[in-house]
Amino acid sequence: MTSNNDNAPKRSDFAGDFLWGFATSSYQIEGAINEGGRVKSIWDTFCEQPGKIRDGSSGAVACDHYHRWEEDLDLLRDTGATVYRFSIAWPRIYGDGKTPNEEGLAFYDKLVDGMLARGIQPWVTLYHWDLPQVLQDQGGWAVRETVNAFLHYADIVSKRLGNRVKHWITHNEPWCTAMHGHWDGMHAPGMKDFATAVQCSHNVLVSHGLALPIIRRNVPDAQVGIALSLHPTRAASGSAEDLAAAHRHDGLRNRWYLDPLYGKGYPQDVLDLMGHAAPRIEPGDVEAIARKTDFVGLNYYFPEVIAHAPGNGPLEGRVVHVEGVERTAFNWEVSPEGLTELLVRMNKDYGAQNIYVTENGSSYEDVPGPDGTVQDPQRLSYLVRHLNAVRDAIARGVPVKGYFAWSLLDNFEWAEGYIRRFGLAYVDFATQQRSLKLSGQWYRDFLKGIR
Ligand code: IFM
Repeated sequence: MTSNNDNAPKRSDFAGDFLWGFATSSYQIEGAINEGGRVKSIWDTFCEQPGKIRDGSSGAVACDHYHRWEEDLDLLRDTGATVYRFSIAWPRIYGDGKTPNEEGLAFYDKLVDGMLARGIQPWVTLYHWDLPQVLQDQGGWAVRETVNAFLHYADIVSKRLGNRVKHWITHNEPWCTAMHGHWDGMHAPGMKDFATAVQCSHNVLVSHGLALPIIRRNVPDAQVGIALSLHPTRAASGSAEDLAAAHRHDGLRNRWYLDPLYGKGYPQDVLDLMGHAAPRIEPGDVEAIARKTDFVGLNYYFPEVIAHAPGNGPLEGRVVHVEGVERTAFNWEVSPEGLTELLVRMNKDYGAQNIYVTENGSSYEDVPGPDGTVQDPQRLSYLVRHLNAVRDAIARGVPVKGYFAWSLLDNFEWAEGYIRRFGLAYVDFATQQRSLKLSGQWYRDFLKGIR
């Protein structure tokens, strides 16, 4: 362990009922894209297009979790995790938006039963970006029909699993669904149109709000929430222009989601700068989005530094790459204090209660050593410092209730393919062997109270 970890937390520093586990998502780990009646997803289509994925790969096999789920659940259990956040592949359940697929539902039955048999509490994410292609062909998240299709899907899945699954996350990172998918085109479906992206963000939020009563009707003791990717936003300088640019950026990245979810409506300054790109809002939408959730998830990775950049897109800003700060191999700034800052902000500015860190993790270039173990002191240090950051937020009165490490396994990292490894367990993709990295061994010992 590096000296950075001298102040490593102990599990006993956290409340006894604090939840500890891992998060994954379907397209990133399952593979088996043509099995079990699964239909094509927008990510299958996107990966077929040359140049979209850095290493030319796809999630066709990924971690082969569809076949290796028992081994993966054993690994989870052996870490001492008591909660597991995974996502359902919509294309396995409800490909055409109309007819439920029994084989797909049966797969998640098995998976959930497998978790419960191992003493692991299942946390379902309904949408982690793998939209059925057939729905994209009809307009995707830009059209209201997809909201309705999502509600059918949420209904079917919550009816089926609700006797065993009590924790439901409607959407993972709506900003990414909307903006990476439809503005910068880095993610499926790869569109590049700001107004479409904004409409998608609204439709995703509406689908979240409308799904709440459906899930609660099917699962009366459900806890339902949403997982947001938020970023502390810092101005590149103290100039009035940079400060204003940082505020605009914060508006679209953070306030655009937090404000309406917490009953403040969309931030007016962001609506103003959107102009014609502002979303079409139907009567009742704002109220639906503001429906109270039982918890909120924060996916935290890095802060962003913003400079004024006149003429550069609707936000007239640009992300500045600050030299000399610690970064992961993905070039993301390492800033544990940013995690504390966001947790405090969510609680103090929005009154958020029952906050879970639903993702947090780092990517480094891992190479197994002679004994096969990946020594990843940087990831370990990242983990330790972010757990301390959670502890700091709790000490400041923030009701943080759990932490899900991203991720259990190295997996398909979207546009980066398999170049970025986020797992606390290393995956040898040639043999599909899994082994806990040093960081994973530390987390296991931490969870077992050994450290
Ligand atoms: O891998 C992703 C995940 O799917 C969503 N949150 C961020 C992770 C790392 O980029």
